[in-house]
Amino acid sequence: MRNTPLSTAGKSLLLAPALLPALVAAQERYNIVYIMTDDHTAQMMSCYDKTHVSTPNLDRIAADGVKFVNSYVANSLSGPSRACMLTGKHSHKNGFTHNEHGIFDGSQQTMPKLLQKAGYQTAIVGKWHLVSLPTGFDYWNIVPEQGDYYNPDFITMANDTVRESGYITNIITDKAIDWLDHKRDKNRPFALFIHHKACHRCWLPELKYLNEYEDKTFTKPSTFNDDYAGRAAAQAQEMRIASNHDMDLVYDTKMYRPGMKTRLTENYLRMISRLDSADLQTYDDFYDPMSRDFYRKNLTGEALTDYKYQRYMRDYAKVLKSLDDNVGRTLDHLREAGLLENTLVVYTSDQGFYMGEHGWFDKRFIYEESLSTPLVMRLPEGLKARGEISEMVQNIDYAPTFLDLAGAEIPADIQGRSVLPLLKGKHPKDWRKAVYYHFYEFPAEHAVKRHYGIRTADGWKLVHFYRDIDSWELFNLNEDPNELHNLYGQAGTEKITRRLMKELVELQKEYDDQTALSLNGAAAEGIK
Ligand code: SGN
Ligand code: CA
Repeated sequence: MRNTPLSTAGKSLLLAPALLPALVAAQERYNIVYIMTDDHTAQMMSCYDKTHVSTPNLDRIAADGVKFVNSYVANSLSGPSRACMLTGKHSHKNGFTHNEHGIFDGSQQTMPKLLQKAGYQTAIVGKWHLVSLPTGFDYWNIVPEQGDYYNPDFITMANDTVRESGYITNIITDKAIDWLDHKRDKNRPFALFIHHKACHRCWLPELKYLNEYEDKTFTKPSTFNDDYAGRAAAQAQEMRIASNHDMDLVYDTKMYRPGMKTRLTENYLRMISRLDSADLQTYDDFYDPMSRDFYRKNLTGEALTDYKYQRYMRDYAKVLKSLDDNVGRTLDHLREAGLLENTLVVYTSDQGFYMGEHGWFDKRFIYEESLSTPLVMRLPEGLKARGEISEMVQNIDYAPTFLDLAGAEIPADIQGRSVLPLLKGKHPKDWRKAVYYHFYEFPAEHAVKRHYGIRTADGWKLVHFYRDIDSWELFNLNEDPNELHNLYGQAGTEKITRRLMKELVELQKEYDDQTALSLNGAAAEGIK
């Protein structure tokens, strides 16, 4: 059933017949290349949404495979999302609930460790963001914390920090290709995790792309001027493009002028000062005249916000362009190396992002833009599904999927579900009808209150914001896809609220989220 590049195996066999069983066994198992970016959202990926940019190489993955149109994370933040992916478990079970103050317990069961046991080689390059050093990988080379765009540091397996020269997205790809070509045992199947920094804040472009998108005026989303009426937590956040506290004029918008000191100026100068002097000159030659012009205009109010929005969108799109190039380069290399037809290539992000929806950047909320994450897969020979897959999937599903694909057993304590049947073109009747979400990082930057909730396949969402707030929200996505009207407590919603509360409690029980169960309080009274 599993088609294999037998011609490759056949050629080797002529040379070394004794290797026949081992080679065939190795070739029969699919490889996995998992590409995960940071803060890349479906609104900025043309196979999902053509409004803003074109991403031809990312789209190639979907064109040769599948595009999940209901793909979600369990906790919309980097470290937690990565921990969910590695363990196949929700945050309260893998222990990494938030970036700040967390440390991933690398001694626990993880999917890479289980793949190793099943005979796979495992490697990871790029962003890790789990504080403790990687476990379960035969090879790793990671960036410290968030990593730097320019001349970034990498931590080696000997725990040395080495500064590399170049642009991070190119370097991570070079490292991945180098591992494929020179650092692995070519007789064994592998799982390679390529974790990009792109497109994380503060969107520093590759210098060759500084001029891209400068002529383009991006269209603001219809919800840009949301007043957050009826949504207390949305009111309280600090992720507004319009706010110079939230979106820093220097750090985010790059409008620096000598002597200027905003909240994040120092961070910005530290980041760009990593460029060598010639490159820094190129960088300054691009942004300085723009900055001078900006301060001359003395923009205020809506004009200032519009200006910041364009800068944000343009710089994000530039960073994305290098990413798209490099994903293309990765795909081309897999093809040239004869690996493509026997490899599952996954492309996703650690979560979605706001591109001005509700007036925001950043993520964290259970609202659609950041609960969702792009997910496309190029399927190897033998996996027949094509086009859109509409079943609800979540990042806790990746671990069981990869184990399933590797022919390894999926431990009972893994909470996600293998999507392999979906990749084979099947549509199991008992597929999940709702996803469960829990966000913990508060108090913290961007001030998004702690909350948990469910989002159902039939378009309903029930959310509870808690801790220093006790506020429920209910949305009918079929009638209100932008989540502007909180229906919770309104007359006529009693029945649907009861149904959703029951489903929420069921999921909390299924996933054993005791903390959340204890926080439902009076709202869930009478629900068993
Ligand atoms: C940093 C950013 C935040 C961002 C978090 C989490 N601030 O703290 O804007 O929300 O990372 O992002 S910055 O001043 O350091 O850029 S995550 O993707 O890693 O979870
Ligand atoms: Ca992220």
